[in-house]
Amino acid sequence: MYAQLVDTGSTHLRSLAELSPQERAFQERIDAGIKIEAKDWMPEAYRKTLIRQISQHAHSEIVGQLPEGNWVTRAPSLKRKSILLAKIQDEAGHGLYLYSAAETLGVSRDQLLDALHSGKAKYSSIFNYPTLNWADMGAIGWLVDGSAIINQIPLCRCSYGPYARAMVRVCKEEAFHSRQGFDIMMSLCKGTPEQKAMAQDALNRWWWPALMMFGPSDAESVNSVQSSAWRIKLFSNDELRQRMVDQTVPQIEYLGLTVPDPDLTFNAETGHYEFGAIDWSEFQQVLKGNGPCNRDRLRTRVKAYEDGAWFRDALVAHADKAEARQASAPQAA
Ligand code: BYC
Repeated sequence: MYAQLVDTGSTHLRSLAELSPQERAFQERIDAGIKIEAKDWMPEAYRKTLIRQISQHAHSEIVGQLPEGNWVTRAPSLKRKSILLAKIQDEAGHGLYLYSAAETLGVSRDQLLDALHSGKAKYSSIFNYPTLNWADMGAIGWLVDGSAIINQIPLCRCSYGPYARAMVRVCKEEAFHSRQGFDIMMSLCKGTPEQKAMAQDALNRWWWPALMMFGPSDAESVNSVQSSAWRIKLFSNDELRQRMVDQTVPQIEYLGLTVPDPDLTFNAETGHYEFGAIDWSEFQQVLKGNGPCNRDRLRTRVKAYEDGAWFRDALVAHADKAEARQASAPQAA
């Protein structure tokens, strides 16, 4: 099993009758759509689940800068370079909002970063794939950020206030990211046959990993039942994955590209596209650390952190000096 499995203290979803009075009052607040705030009482398992999900999400934003960072110096024009830089900078900001949201649950930034750097914490599988050419910048913005929006819009209504509020701004920025990706794909598809072939190649390589981003199938999703009861998850992994396929296939057709799935069919009765089998063994390998870029991503991330030590030390020294200066200054009457 590829789950880290936060011990939620129970092996099945307990009914209201099985909960303690405090837990029942908590669940009733959630059922009534009332947000839980940092200082409110919460079951330990709710806290741990949120720390797990929010920190994985934060790590994904931070590690997610790396595949795109690879192309900043090789963007085809000044305009594309500025847009890409702005997007990557947004991802850093998203990571910071999310680390702050996790910190409201009583975990420190250092603990979270230690977990990432030691390889204990997960981040999204999608960032363990290589970016081989410029078309990958289009495919990431369009498919990866597009999928992120589909997953994150419901999170703006999740039960934990600080996470929900962080998501509102993140989603606004993701909408720009996804449009810039589609714009790159449009330019390539309207370009030379070689450029269109680059777009198709990028779609071929990113399509299946983007579908895997939504997590294992509902039957395999160990955290879903409890997270749904706590309204951390408002839709299941499979529901959101289906939404992505239904939304993206017409865009692929509009671009004049081919969906890299010979089994894809449209079911006129349900109004949904039915897609071929996902290779879950690939997903499991990536989660175990054996994806094409896992080791490289972690090495790069740890090096960046270590290289920045002098700067963090300088900030602390500056803050200490400022505090000492303030303490020794004569008090105003
Ligand atoms: N990759 O029981 P399940 C972005 C793990 S950032 C890796 O369904 P859950 C962007 C899962 O953690 C996008 N691991 O779990 C950034 C669990 O293991 P643990 C990031 C995955 O939590 C920069 C196990 O599999 N978005 O878009 O109920 C540039 C069983 O899964 C993945 C978020 O983080 C995966 N894809 O549901 C551009 C959104 N999927 O923890 C773009 C917030 C599953 O028990 N997170 N696992 O050891 C969520 O919505 C949920 O956590 C998930 C998984 C839907 C991802």
